[in-house]
Formats: sequence, structure tokens, C-alpha cells
Amino acid sequence: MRMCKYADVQMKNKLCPINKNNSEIRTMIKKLTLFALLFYCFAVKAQTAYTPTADNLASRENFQDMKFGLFIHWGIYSELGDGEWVMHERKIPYNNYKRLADFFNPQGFNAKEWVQFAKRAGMKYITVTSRHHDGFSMFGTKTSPYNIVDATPYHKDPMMELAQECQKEGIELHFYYSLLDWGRPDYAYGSPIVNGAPVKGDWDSYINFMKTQLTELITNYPGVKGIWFDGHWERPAVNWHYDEIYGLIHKLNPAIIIGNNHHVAVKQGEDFQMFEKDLPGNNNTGFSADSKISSLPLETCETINNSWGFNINDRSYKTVKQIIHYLVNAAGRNANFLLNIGPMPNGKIQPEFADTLAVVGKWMQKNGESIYGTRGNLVAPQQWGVVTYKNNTIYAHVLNTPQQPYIFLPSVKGKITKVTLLSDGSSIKFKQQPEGVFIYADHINADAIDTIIELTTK
Ligand code: FHN
Repeated sequence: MRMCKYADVQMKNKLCPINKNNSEIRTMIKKLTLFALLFYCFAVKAQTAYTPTADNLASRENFQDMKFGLFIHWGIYSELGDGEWVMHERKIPYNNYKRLADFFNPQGFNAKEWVQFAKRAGMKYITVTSRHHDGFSMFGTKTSPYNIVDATPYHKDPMMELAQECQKEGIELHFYYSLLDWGRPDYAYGSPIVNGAPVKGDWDSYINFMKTQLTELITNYPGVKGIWFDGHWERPAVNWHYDEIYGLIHKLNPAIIIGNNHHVAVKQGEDFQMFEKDLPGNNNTGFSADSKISSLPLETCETINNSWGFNINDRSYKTVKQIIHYLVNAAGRNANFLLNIGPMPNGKIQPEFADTLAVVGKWMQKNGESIYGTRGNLVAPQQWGVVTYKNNTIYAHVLNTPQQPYIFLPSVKGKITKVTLLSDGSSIKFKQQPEGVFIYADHINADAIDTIIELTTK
């Protein structure tokens, strides 16, 4: 046998019949090993591959139906009236900045008012900053005394009041949660990242801290339906342990939808995709270059003026028309619109926002059927506007004066039986061709904001 070891293969097979079997056995072992390896890879992938539950899929559908949400940036930074980045921009040392907590006392905060504000505007959900990059928790947490209940004279938990009020009023609540933290020593802001972790600080401790806070937010606050992560872009090279974090959230409540404002393509475990200050497909801000549009539910967020957090000098308020156009343009691209306000440090919402949004709300009362529960992307955005649809109805939103005496909807499948003006039900002349539908809308009274034309299909 030992001799055979050094003989050539043919000789081995001839002279040592047992070797022939050996080589077959070896081939078989190789095959088995390969099979085992493939099976292992498949099993590992299957373990990590995220399959949303039926409840989660229902949440996603409902999320898409809601279409319009209120984004709220509110924290101790609001006191300085210069946006939520004030600590960073004005280079305020963390220990000095922390003193803002000593006099944060939002006596004017009233969860009912916030929820009614959203409802009046026709919004169906609220996404609120539970903790922003300054690291201050706007909710009662056991993980750190740097929170609104323990560190401020207010001593109350506005997130709890908001969650309870939202639940009572049928408004869905999502928590914004910052991954980035400018102050915590374990995060070690500014530290170089090597092998997926900051060189300074204690990355495991920070990940555990976030996991505990997220557990608190999901288990203590009633009715939370979404987590909105932000700050990933500050450390693109770090290992954020999303498998653990997303896994934990979905284990605690599989119906919760997770989104991450990382500005890149969606990752495993995420349930919706967001775009910041950009309609899906646009990249006006420079944030969306790598945000390849996914098949997940979409959301785009924008500010009502030019600031996220309260900014006392920012009077560049968007008009009613701008806000409605943003909402309609988002819906036409199959996305929700999350419109941000920064309440004042006393907890009140400034009257300019309330006035504008009350008018938007009236518009939604009248025209909401062409937005809520609809889907987009049936027809690509056109020069004159966009299209939404629901069941057998297609809504053409004419936002800009058409360049022709008609509007053309390419690639509409299904026979159009009727075309009417949504506002008064009057009939509109149309012609359906194989290449699309021509609607002769030149004679109708154009609406200053959005002329909505309803097409009924068979
Ligand atoms: O830095 C934040 C900013 O303060 C704000 O929260 C926005 C909201 O989309 N997101 C980050 C910038 O991408």
C-alpha cells in the first residue's frame, strides 16, 4: 500500500485495485464536501435572509396608503433657535451644550395639539425625533440620565404622551432614531474607523446602548409602527450590526417597518426606503446619488422652511402650492411625503406652519381620494404633471400648464370608459389610441394648484 502511494495513477489503479476504490471514494468525498459546503452556505444565507411577516407586509401596504406624514424635529437644540445641528455648527463643547437640558421646560407642549395639527393637515402618521445627533433622549430611558425626564425641569415624557394620543386618534407613530452621537464616549465621535469599529471608544457598548434604547422605545410606547434611522452616513465604514439591530426590532414587533436614511441602496432587513429632500429619481441635494430606487415602499422628506429643527431666523416658508405639489409629485412617483416642522422650545408649533397646513388639510379633504390609498408610477412623470391610481380609477394631476391643447397619458392599459373633472364631475373629451390616451382639457377651468382629471377604466 505504501508503495502504491508513490506510483502513478494508472499504475496504482492497475496494481493496487483498492486504489481505484480509493480514488472513487475521494471523488465522492469531494462531491459530498462540496454539497455540504453549498448546503451550509444556503443555510447561513437562509438564516440571515430577511423574510417580512404577513403583519409586516400589511404595515407596508398601510404605510403606502397613508401617503402624508408629519416629521417633527424637536430637542434641547430647539432652545437656541438655530436648527438641530447647532452644537456642531457653532462648535459648542458637549459639556457646555448639555447645560441646555437644565432649562428645557416645554410647558406649552400638548400632545393633543400636535396630533390635531397633523390631522387637520390631512396627515396620517407622525415621525418624531426620539434622539438626534446631540445624543439627548427625548424620552424616559434607563440607559442614560441624559434624557428629558431625568435631566430637565420638565420631568415628563412627551413621547409617551404623544404615543398615547396618537393611538387614541388613529395616527400612526414612527420614531426617528439617530445612529450618530456627538457626545457619548463609547461612540467616540471623530475617531478613525479600523476593521469596522472606531479605534477609540467602545463600539460594543454603543451598539448595546442602542439596542437597549430601541427595546425601550418599542416595548414601552404604545402603537409604534416605524423606526427611522439616521446618521449612518457619518460612519459608512463601521459595522453598524444591522443584522442584530434590525433582527431585534423585528423580533420585538415584526409589524414595525424599518427605514434608514443612509443615502445608499436598501439593506437586508429594511422595510421602506427614504429619500431626503429629493423625489425618488432626483438628486438635487447630492444625498441621493447612490439611493437606487428599490421595490420597497418609498418616502421622501422635506422641510416646511429650510430647517429641520426650530430656526428663529428661517422665514423661507413653503407655500401651500409648493407643499401640495411636493405631495402630489411624491404620490405620482409612488412615494409618501413626510413634511417636517421644528416646534418651538416651549413645545408650541409656530402659527405660520399651522396656517399653511390648515389650508393643505382643506385641499386634502376635497381631493384626498386622488392621493390616499393610491399608487404611482403607472405613467412616468410628464411635463404637465403626474398620475396616481386606485382600483379602476386613474387620476391625472395637471400641475403645470400643458404645452399642447391636450394632455397625453402614454402606456395606459385597459379601456377608458369615462373621463371627468374630479372637482365637479363634468365630462371631458378624450381619445384612446394604442399608444395612450389624449385628454382634451384645454377648455376646462384649470385649478391654480392641481387640476385633477379622473379616468375610469373597465
Ligand atoms: O443630519 C440629519 C438632519 O439633522 C436631519 O435629521 C435630516 C432629516 O432627514 N437627516 C440628517 C441629514 O441627512
